[in-house]
Amino acid sequence: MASRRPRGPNILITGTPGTGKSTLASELSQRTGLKYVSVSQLATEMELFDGYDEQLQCPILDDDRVVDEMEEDMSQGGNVVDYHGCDFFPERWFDIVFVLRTDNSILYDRLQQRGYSGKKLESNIQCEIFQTILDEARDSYKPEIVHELPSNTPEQLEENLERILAWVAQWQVGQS
Ligand code: DAT
Repeated sequence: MASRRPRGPNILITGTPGTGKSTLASELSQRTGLKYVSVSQLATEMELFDGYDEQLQCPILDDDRVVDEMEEDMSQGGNVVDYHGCDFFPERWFDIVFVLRTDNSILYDRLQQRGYSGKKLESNIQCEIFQTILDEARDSYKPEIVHELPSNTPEQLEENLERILAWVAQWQVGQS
C-alpha cells in the first residue's frame, strides 16, 4: 500500500515562546532525518508578514501565504514543524501534535535571558499561565493526537525526544 505521506509523518511542536520548541524540534530532526521547519524563520526569509502586534511586539504572520508556501512539502510528509500557534494550519497536515509546557518561573528566566521585558514578557507568561496554546491545539485537532509535554529540564528534553522517537518508529511500522 502506498503511503499517504511518502516522506514520513508530519509532527507539530507548539507552545509558548521559550518552552523549548526549536531545541526539541531541531534535535528530533537530526535524530530522525525528518525536515525541521521553523515557521518563524520561513516567514522571515520569505517576508510572509501582515502588520505588527503591538502587545506581543512581533510581526503578525500572514497565515494564508504561510500555508500556501508550506503546502507542497507538508503533503509529501516528513516534517517537524515548530511554531507558537497552531489554529491556522490545515488539520489534515499533522499526524501528531505536541504542546510544550514550562513552569512560569523557569519560563520567565528564559524569556528574560532572551531579552524580553515589559509587556512582551508579561503577555508571553500570561499565554503560558492561561494554557492558551494547549487550548488552541485541543480546539484545532482531534484530542487523541494532542499531547502535552513538560519542558523544564534537560532530563525532560531527553524524555520527550525518546517518547517522540518511539512514536515515529511505531508510525513507520504502521506504514509497512
Ligand atoms: P522556543 O523555540 O520554544 O522559543 P527554545 O528552544 O529557543 O524555545 O528554548 C528556549 C531556551 O530554553 C533555550 O536557551 C534552550 C532552553 N531549553 C529548551 N528546552 C529546555 C529544557 N527541556 N530544559 C532546559 N532548558 C531548555
